[in-house]
Amino acid sequence: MTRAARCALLLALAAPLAAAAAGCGDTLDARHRLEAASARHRVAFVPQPAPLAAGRHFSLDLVVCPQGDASLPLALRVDADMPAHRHGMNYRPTVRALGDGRYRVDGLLLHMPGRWRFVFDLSADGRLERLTREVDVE
Ligand SMILES: [Cu+2]
Repeated sequence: MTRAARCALLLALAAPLAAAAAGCGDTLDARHRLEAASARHRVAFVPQPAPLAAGRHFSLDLVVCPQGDASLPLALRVDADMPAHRHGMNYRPTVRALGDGRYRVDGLLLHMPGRWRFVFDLSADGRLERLTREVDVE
């Protein structure tokens, strides 16, 4: 094999790896994209409107990316709480599956400034997983 052919082969092998490593939710607005991860899944999400602000209703555009041999979740539940204050939201968000691991979450409101934690409970491959992401909200 010539050197050029070897290079072409390496590039062909590397391309799918690069695509897989490119990230989760690349279609989401990178300026406001947040992520949460477990060993088996990654979640990327963007608040609408962004950025997050206390006392304002918002939604999330969200993408779930299975890692390795994991599958897309059969069910996804989204919530938010303030661990330091031991309280959650006063609202229960609704999650709508849009297909291909994309979701729209409506009906969120973080009612005070401070550190909040998004909680994503998903069930896939017969297991429950919890992914979390903390954010400071003004
Ligand atoms: Cu609080």
